[in-house]
Amino acid sequence: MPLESNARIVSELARRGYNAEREAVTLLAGAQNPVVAMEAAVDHAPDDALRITSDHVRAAIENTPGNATDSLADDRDSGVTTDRSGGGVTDDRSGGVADDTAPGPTPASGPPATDDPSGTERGSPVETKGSKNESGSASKHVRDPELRQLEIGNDMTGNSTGTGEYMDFVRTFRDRYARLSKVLRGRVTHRPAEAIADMPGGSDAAMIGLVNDVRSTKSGHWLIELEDTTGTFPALVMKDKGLADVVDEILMDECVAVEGTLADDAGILFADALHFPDVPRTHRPGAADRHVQAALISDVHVGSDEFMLDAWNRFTDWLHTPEADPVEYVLIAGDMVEGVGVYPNQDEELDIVDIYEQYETFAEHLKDVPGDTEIVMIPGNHDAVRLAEPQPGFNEELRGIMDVHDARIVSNPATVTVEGVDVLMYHGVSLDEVIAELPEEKASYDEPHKAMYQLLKKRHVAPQFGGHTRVAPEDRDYLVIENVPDVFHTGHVHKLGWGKYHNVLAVNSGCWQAQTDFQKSVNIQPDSGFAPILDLDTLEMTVRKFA
Ligand code: D5M
Ligand code: FE
Ligand code: ZN
Repeated sequence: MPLESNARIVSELARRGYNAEREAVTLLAGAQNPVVAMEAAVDHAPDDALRITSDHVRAAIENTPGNATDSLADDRDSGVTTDRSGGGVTDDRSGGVADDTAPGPTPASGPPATDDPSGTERGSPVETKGSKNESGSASKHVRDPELRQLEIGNDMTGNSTGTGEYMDFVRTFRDRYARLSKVLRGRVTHRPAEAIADMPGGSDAAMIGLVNDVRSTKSGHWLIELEDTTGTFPALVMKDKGLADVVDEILMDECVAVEGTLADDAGILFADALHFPDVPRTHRPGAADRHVQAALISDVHVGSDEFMLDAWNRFTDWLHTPEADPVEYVLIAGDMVEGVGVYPNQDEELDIVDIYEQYETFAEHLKDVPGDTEIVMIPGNHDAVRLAEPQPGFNEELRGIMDVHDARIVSNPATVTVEGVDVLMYHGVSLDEVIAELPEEKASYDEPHKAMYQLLKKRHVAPQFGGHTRVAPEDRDYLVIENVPDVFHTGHVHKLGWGKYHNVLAVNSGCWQAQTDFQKSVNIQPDSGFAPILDLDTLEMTVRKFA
């Protein structure tokens, strides 16, 4: 059935994070074995492709030994599988709706949701995409706490050991190196810095290290100094190597691998390739085995003059409607309250000046969420915990105040496994830094999910040390993304954006605070009053607007 297989191809590509050109889908559907042809097309698409085009498909078919169309004959019955997601309608913001409009839209371009006046009752939630939902709205959803599975991993609350001594920093960086170099080791045959220094000139060599320095030279090349546990070694990236794009993405202190050839005097490595730890394209996300949803929100900022109580109330009212029955989880990625003394002159915009009173009021508003909802919270930079990351999940007194509906209060970052879906929650302070350091097209406030892609690529939520993001030394580098998450949830920049990177859904969830004076002064238009709702069975997203 051609229609059926087209839809399945689109949905399979979506699961891998791609949009698809209509002609590409037609070509794939016509291949003798669409599965193999699709895999080959994905393999042949350039790393930064967001959309599979007919050119990718043709190139894949031409380049596959024996021809993709032939090589698959024996595999024909398998069709395109939708192993765990159960197919489902795809979401045009996270990639996947076949479209033939040029140029290829990014996974999350366009306005986040409509202010569409067409008949939608004012104040009632607006669905961004009218796509689904087969299972959700029609049949009655049974909320059964027995069916829930929620596990917290990587919570460092109560485990902080760092005292800020020099050796603590050394331990943190050793741990970062140990765990991230392991990810890269499969990709290159590396040698320690001290061994490279002893190799004869002209040898091929590879090194894995933390970036100590990146400098451009007078002649337009780049000098990168890497450090491992044995020492440092310089690599020179020549401007004609086509690596400018990769060098652009390098952040200080992150772990990378460089491959190349040693100079004749063996004093420097001429780089041919540079690798980030990255997320394998083969990552297969987990999925709930029933239709159930999670609201991913952040940046409530209770206590600010700009806290949007009306929008919050509309959100919590909606959570009590039958339509929201599947929303059994609410995940909050930090900045529960506005805090005090966070920014200069912040007191001029405070509605509640006492920090405890802010948390008490926040707790009152949280009680408006249905009582049988599972709530998970991590702190952000406005919250009353240490600013340096990882941030522990509050002291006993504040935990007591926020203990609403048995909420789980964990560290920033933390991983929460919700019915088989691993969600990495991180407040997102490093996003400001990634956005400041990288070129606009790689990371911007308008597309915060792209900054998140960079963190996934670096397998670290806050690679740069000593900059804007404060990092606390610990025995372990809790900020390393050791296990690839299925969903990466952040906030902080108050912008809504989402998209898929190598099958990982990155969601930055907006805020519940209207524009502040500071934001006005720097022309930041926050996305306020949105609740991204995630289907845990299909990893599709619906954004609801309450402002
Ligand atoms: O951060 C909200 C966003 O605004 C985030 O991108 C930082 C930025 N921001 C907000 N206020 C300031 C000041 N005063 N200086 C620098 N950057 C700022 P949030 O954590 O909610 O304040
Ligand atoms: Fe915030
Ligand atoms: Zn913040």
